[in-house]
Amino acid sequence: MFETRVLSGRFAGRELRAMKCDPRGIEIMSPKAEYLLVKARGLDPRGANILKQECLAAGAEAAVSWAALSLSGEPSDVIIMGNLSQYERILRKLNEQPFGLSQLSGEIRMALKHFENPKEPPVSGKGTRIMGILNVTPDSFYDGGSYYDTHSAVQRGLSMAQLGADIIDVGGESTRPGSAGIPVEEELNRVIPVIEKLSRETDVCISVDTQVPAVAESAVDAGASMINDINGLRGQGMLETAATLDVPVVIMHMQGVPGTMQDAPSYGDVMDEIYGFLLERAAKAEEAGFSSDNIIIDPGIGFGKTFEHNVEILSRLEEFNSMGYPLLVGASRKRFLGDILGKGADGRLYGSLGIAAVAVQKGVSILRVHDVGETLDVIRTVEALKRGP
Ligand code: 7PJ
Repeated sequence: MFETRVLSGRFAGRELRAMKCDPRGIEIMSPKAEYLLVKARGLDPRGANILKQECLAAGAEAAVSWAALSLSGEPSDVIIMGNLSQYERILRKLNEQPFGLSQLSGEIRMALKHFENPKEPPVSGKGTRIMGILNVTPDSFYDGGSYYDTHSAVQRGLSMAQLGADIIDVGGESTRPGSAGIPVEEELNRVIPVIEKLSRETDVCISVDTQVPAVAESAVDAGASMINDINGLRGQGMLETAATLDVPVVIMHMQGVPGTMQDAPSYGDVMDEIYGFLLERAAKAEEAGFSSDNIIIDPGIGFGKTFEHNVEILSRLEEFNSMGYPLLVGASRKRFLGDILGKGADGRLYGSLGIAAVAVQKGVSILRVHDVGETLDVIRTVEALKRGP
């Protein structure tokens, strides 16, 4: 018996040291223990062919479109497959090549770096942060009406802070599927008094969940220090206003508008489209004057997505880390859990905690949840394993 077993690549360095490999050998071999796929879109087909050759020369692989192989002139997506040692060699070579390959070399280097080391969110705290949901609404899907008056809303906010929330997300407008908007006056009346009182009574970061520039502005005046915009700063004047306010902003992906978004959500490739959208909105925000440190991205679970879309996004969350912005996910008690469990919002706590565990493992920076104390236990536990012995 040789006690043969498959090793977890994460422990390559430690295993090699333990078996008394030569230290220089460990340095050479450790990067070979990590195998990653990188996708890049829309390459010049001549570049795609050179890239494929460089990858093969390094002992790695690159998939390109059939059309690109026959040099039809059409742009091609590429998927590179290799270990970190091969990437190092490939990126050095690409850096000296035409057809956009030297720019691509830099982009791949950054994507790999960010994937391995997700960016810290601009909120004090440690590890995955918790954003507690405070719905000052009569009609939210889970807790609508429970914290509709200012006093109970403030109490709820303080209680979430006490339980360990790093951020309290105050929203006055339900965006549940099928909901219509409310007048700005009404939204202001709901959230501003709550934000004023909360900011006097706690140091926890207060976020305002709004798509409306006037609400964002008054909220920041009243003590909010983050904007959570489910519309990805696409509303009239929102990009400019948010840039002036100079606070961190959550840019979320949504297909359509809440009133009709669940009627027939449809994507060519859901990951490509959401990734492309978030990249484009983040670039627009930076052009408008945002510091890159103040941008948080969110794929928008349940916002213009079928069950299958939500499942695909959640099972591939780590891919969003390659963009280099902290990632926020809100899946707490949402309807896809009802589809899995056959339970109403009241019965979706354990399902939500299961998703939270997976999200922490995948490097999510902020979890937007209803159940703060329970989620904090999950985060602490999963992070202990992530750190390792
Ligand atoms: C989200 C949100 C989310 C962000 C809502 C609900 C529906 N904001 N606001 N991300 N969901 N950033 O709380 O279930 O997923 S409202």
